[in-house]
Amino acid sequence: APQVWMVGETGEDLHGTREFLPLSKLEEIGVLHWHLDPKKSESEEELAEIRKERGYNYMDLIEICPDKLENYEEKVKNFFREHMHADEEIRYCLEGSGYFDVRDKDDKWVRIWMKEGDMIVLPAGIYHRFTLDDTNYVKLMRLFIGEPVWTAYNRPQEDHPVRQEYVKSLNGNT
Ligand code: KMT
Ligand code: NI
Repeated sequence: APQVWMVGETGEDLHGTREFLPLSKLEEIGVLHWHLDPKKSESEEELAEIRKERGYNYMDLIEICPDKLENYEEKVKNFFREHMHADEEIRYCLEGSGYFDVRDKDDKWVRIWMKEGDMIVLPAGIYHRFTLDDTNYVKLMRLFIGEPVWTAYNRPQEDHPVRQEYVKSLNGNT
């Protein structure tokens, strides 16, 4: 499972040390997570099951590192800009590692350290950003329901109906 802790605005550790948070921190903001082993064949079946259950018929792979991603500098800059989407963001880490930061209920950054085998679903409307860690490489599977729409809406989006629906859904959780 991914490790989770709080970071500051620029992604810095807050107390000079990482204090790991329970995964319930993710559940309360609607972030789903699984851990599979991309090297085991059972994982293929488990992945197929998740995809079937959740309707993730679209799939592609993205490698994030200077050599393999065209327009690397610009893309990486945009990934780290706080944004939301009108749909879920689904990522499965096949190799390498990286940080997904999501806003918690108090609008603080929660850092999700994704490593090989970790899979997450960020709900539509959640503010988030992504950055590589110091290994500087990640290979991610991107899943989607139907034709993918990658449009990022940079914060603030308080008038966006998907954002409003997400905020409303938070009040149902504790
Ligand atoms: C996005 O919308 O693509 C992101 O948030 C970046 C992480 S995965 C390429
Ligand atoms: Ni995104």
